[in-house]
Amino acid sequence: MKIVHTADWHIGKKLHKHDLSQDFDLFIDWLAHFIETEKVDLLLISGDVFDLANPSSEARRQYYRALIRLQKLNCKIIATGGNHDSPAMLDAPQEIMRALDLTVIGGLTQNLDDVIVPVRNSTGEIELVIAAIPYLRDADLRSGEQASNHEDRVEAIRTGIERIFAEAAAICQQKYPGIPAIAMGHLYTAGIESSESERDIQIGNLAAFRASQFGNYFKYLALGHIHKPQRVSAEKPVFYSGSPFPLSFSERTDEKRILLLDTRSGYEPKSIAIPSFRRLLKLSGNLSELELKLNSLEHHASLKSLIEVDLVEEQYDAHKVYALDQLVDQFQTDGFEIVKQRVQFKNQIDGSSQLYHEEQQLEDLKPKDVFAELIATHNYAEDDQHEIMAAFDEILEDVQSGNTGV
Ligand SMILES: [Mn+2]
Repeated sequence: MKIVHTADWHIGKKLHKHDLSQDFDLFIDWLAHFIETEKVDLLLISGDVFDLANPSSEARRQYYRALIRLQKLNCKIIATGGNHDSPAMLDAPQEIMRALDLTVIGGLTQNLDDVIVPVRNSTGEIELVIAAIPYLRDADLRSGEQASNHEDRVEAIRTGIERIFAEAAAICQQKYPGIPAIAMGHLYTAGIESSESERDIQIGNLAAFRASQFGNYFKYLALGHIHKPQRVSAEKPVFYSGSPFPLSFSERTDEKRILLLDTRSGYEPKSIAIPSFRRLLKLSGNLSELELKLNSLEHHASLKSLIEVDLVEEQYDAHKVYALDQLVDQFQTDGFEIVKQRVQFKNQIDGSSQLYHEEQQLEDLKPKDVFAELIATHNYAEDDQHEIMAAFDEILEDVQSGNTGV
C-alpha cells in the first residue's frame, strides 16, 4: 500500500496580508499528478487543514475542491484537526464526508474507537489501520486531579498524551490483531526546530513530548504541527512532513516535501521534494545596499516573489527612513512585491540610554525633556527644531487627552 503523509496545509493563510491561495492550488495540482502517477492508495493530512478556526468561504471552497479532486483519483483520504482548526467546523459536514468515503476527524470524541480507521486494499481486505489522532486539547487530556503547579500541569499533559496514544494502540491491537498500524498526531515533540508561523505557544508545546512516549506499537508516526520537515526519532520512524509551501519568512529556506511510504518495503518514508512555486526573500543592508539589491532581482518562480526589506543603518537618521519609504513606494518590478519593511539603527539603544544621567529615575523624566534631548543630538536647523518640537507637543497633547486617533 502506498501512503502519502502531509500536514499543515493552512488553507486560507495570508502572509503579511498577501493571500497564499495560489500556492495551495499549485500544490494540489502537483499532488494530484503525483498521486495519479505513483498510484497512491492513501493520503494522510495530519492537522492544521485551515489557518483559521473560522475560515473564509473561499478557503472552504478550496478545501472541498481539493478533497474531491484527490478522492476521484482512487485515493483514500484521512485528515485530522490541528491546533488552528475548529473541531466543530471540520466535523460539521461529517455525514457528507462519510458518504464520499472521506475521513475527517476534527477533534476527539468520548469514544476513542471513533478515530481508529481500518484501510482496505483493492481486494477488500483490511491491510492497515490508522489511529487518526487529532490535536489534543486541554479538555481531552484533563485527568481527575487538578495539578497544583506548573510543572505538575505540564507533566499531566505529557502523561495524558501518552495515555491516548497507548489506548489507541490497544484498540488497534484488539480490534485488528496482526494488522500493521500507523498513528497520526498534531503536537510538538521535543528537540525540534520551529518557525514563526506556528503561531500559538500551545500548552502542548510547553509539554515537550518525547518520541519514545508514542510507544512501540505503531509502525510509523505521521506528525503535523512543525512546519519544517524532519525526522524526530532515530529509533522508530517518527516524522514531520512539514507544510507543503512556506507559510512564513522563517520557512523561506526549508525544502518543502511530502513523505511517501510503500508498506511492501517497510515504514521508512521516501522524501519527495515539492517544487517551489514562490520565493520569499529577505533583503537587508543600508540604504545604498538595499537599492542595489532591489535593482538586481531576477525572477524565476511561477508566483510573485514576496520580499521583506530590512534597512540597517548605524546612526539614527529620519531622512533615511523617509528615503526607504520612497524606495519601497517606487519599487515596481514584475514578479516581485515588497510586503514588509523594517528599520533598524544599530546605535539607537546606546543613544537613548545616553540621554539621561544614571542617577535620574525614569519617573522623574518628562516626555518633552527626553524628546528635546533626543533632537538636540541631531544637527537640525533651528527653525526645523521648533517645528519638530511643535509637532511633538501636538502629539503629546493628543496622547495625554486619550485621543490617539484609533
Ligand atoms: Mn501548523
